[in-house]
Amino acid sequence: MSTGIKSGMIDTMSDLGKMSYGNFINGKWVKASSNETFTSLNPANLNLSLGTFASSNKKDVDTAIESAHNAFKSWRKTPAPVRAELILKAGYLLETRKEELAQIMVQEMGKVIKEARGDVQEAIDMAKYMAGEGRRLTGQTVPSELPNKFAMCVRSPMGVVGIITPWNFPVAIPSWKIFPALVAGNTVVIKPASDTPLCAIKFVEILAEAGLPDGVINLVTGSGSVVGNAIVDNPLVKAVSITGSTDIGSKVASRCGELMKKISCELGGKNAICVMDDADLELALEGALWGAFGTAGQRCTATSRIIVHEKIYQEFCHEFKAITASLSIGNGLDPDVAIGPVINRAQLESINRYVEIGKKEGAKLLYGGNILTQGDYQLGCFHEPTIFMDVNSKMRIAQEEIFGPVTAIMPVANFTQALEVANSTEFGLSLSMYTKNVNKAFAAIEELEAGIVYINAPTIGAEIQLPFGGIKKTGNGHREAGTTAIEQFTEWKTVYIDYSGRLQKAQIDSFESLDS
Ligand code: UN1
Repeated sequence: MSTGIKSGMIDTMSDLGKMSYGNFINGKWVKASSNETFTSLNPANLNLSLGTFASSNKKDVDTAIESAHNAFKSWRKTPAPVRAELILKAGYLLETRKEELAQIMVQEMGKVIKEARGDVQEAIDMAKYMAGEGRRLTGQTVPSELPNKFAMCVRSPMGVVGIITPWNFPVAIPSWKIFPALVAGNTVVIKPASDTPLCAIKFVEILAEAGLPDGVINLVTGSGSVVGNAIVDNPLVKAVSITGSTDIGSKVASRCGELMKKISCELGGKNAICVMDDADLELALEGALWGAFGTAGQRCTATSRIIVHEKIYQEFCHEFKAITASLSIGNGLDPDVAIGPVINRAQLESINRYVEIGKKEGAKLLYGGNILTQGDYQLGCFHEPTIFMDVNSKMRIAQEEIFGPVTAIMPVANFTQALEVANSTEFGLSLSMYTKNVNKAFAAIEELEAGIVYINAPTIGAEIQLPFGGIKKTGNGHREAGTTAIEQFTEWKTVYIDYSGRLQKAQIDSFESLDS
């Protein structure tokens, strides 16, 4: 098979930025048919480019989908354990190239090097886990109500799957979608975020190197409005999986609804940690710091609200400010840096607008609040970690996803009020309770309205072997990761095998004697 031709294997990091990258269609790296390109910039220094990328149009997308459609014919017939072997191989290749991918990720997305390694590790974990699924892909067998009749349910792949991924986990999130889709027998067309095309290209390069047949995985770069829409609209695409904002996700879901396509959405969050007066305060402070400012707050699971019992409120705010002040901000390649840049200028400005909104709403700015403009910072997109206190549920900064290093501390009088405040947003991804009281812990598990609940741990850090996703406006009922990931990418086929040699009538024959 022809692989990796012009994606450009990077031999040295000094090659970064000098290369031009194409789309991956039918096992080959090809230019956009329009020949147009766009660049991906390093958010720590916008003068540095990661390279130029194909600015694709509908024609490119349709060609990629056609190739995926053709490849589906034999891929679906390839036994799942054999498909899984290729995914496992991709996992091992990812392991070998973990450091290379992590270094690229820091430069393209901005997260700090330890977290970038974690992002690649999440993809390695997913490859190994989904490779195991190849020998399971469980169906159901249940008894028939009729004699000499067998009843079962098996999974069928859906066909071509369209995958639209964000920039914040530029290797992990593609892996969450691509590996289960492939192991289940689907073929894939992925459109990665335009802020992180290189990470996705490196990932796809590894899949090709693992030996996936031509057309099984295809990648098309370009804008959401052109490439994303063309994927969603193409009738050969049977299912779409998207991670992104609630605004975009709901538009894609509406369109898929019209077209009767399966759509799984993983969208916004407004996650909270609740800290009760009986909590281990040091543990809660450490958790809140990691949850709020890890990945510069650019996780859909980020702790953007900290709900604190009034008895410990002043102490918590005081201590939280002190530990936040100790975080170093800078280029994520420096191992001592805790907070890297945010993804781009537009996001930087949007974050800072929320700081202004918070001030106007009457929240007290406890720490930070500024875009960093001095020295080397001015070359990139750096925002101070920012803490508001005395925030209430009515404020926009307590309701809207900011997606940056900004968190809101909210005082509450008791446990019941903490739960009420935690549940008071339209999102429902990840909520956390810090308490030493086992009764309160279990009550919180029951009452918190979220797809993921943590006890004595922050809102970030989900593991791939459990379902990931949220309720309310965070999603549309699907879950990524875990065995549930397979649900997004398979159809059920119910099978009845009658070996009685005669016509048997369900609902009638077995009940005639009982009726009389
Ligand atoms: C995301 O922010 O979109 O649970 C995903 C976590 C990570 C995944 C975050 N494992 O924080």
